[in-house]
Amino acid sequence: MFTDRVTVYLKAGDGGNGCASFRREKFVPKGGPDGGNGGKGGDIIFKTDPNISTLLDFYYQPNIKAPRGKHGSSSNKAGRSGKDVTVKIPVGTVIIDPVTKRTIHDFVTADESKVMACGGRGGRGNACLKSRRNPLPREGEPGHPGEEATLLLELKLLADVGLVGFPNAGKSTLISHLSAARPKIADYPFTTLSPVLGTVKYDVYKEFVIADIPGILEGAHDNVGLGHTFLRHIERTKVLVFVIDMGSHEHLDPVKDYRILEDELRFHKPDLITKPRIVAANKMDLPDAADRLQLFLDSGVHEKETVFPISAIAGEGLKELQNAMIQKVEEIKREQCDS
Ligand SMILES: Nc1nc2c(ncn2[C@@H]2O[C@H](COP(=O)(O)OP(=O)(O)OP(=O)(O)O)[C@@H](O)[C@H]2O)c(=O)[nH]1
Ligand SMILES: [Mg+2]
Repeated sequence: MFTDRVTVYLKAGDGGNGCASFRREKFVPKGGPDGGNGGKGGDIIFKTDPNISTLLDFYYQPNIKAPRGKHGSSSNKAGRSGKDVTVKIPVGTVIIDPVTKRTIHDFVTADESKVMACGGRGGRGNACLKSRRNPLPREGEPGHPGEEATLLLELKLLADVGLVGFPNAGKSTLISHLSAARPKIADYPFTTLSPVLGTVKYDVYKEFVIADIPGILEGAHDNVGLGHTFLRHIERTKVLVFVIDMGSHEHLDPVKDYRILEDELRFHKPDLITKPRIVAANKMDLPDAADRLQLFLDSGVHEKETVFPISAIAGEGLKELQNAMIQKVEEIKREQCDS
């Protein structure tokens, strides 16, 4: 199961109490206060792990607790600190305040870590509380409570290129030809139920990441089909590839499909519509596809975007499409480096 949105409850460890005790030893009369400090409570730390790709673990275990610090004891013995708890999260996890919806932190790099809830400080023992005004404190300080937090975790995959299209358009067929990803491919809608990432290698040592997300239908923003929540996984991509079916059945209207895709992206997040885009006219091996492509080109719906006629199943036209992806990805990377 792929889970990309969970609410978690964190409770960092409370600090241990400071101890109140007095030194009692033979030949040491009036030994004075010797209560040790309480230990600090454990922190809860989130750390990204590139080997994790879902928030599923949190779905089963949404409560995360760190152990408390031990209490201080006599003879000036400080309590041991509670152990920090490090929680592994996938790269691309966004931490959001569920009430204000404000982003608290965005984990975008591997092995990035941050304390999300601080353990409470230990209370001071009466040895530490001794002062000129109060030379014999009879009580130790209580430990401070550890921080509590309710957080919304949202995973937004990190890919360079995102494939968008109607169900059955051939997105999974395309990613399986371009990369080593092997999503299920079948002749029915919604074969892909969760996003799939693939790495496209080129020029010996270079690569970019491509994401195949579930198909989008008209009204996805109103939860038609699988809804539009999966679109969040293409929010960070540099380039979008619209995969348009040109040939699989006679009632097909690629111009309408293209407009619907644009509308659904806009409903999800207006920024998506301004992302650099490439159009892949798929299933060109089928009869009538050439005529439909002509109608599509004549309509001008694609405006200035380049259209690549391909057959994902036969692997035709993929080299040109891949080159266009590389060119756009590199162009944007360069721009990001310059700015
Ligand atoms: N003739 C032809 N069939 C294709 C081509 N590309 C994909 N198909 C077929 O179209 C069907 C759907 O392909 P998928 O790759 O599963 O489509 P998808 O866009 O991933 O679909 P969802 O996961 O449901 O959104 C499968 O039966 C494929 O074999 C193509 O270029 N030509
Ligand atoms: Mg698919």
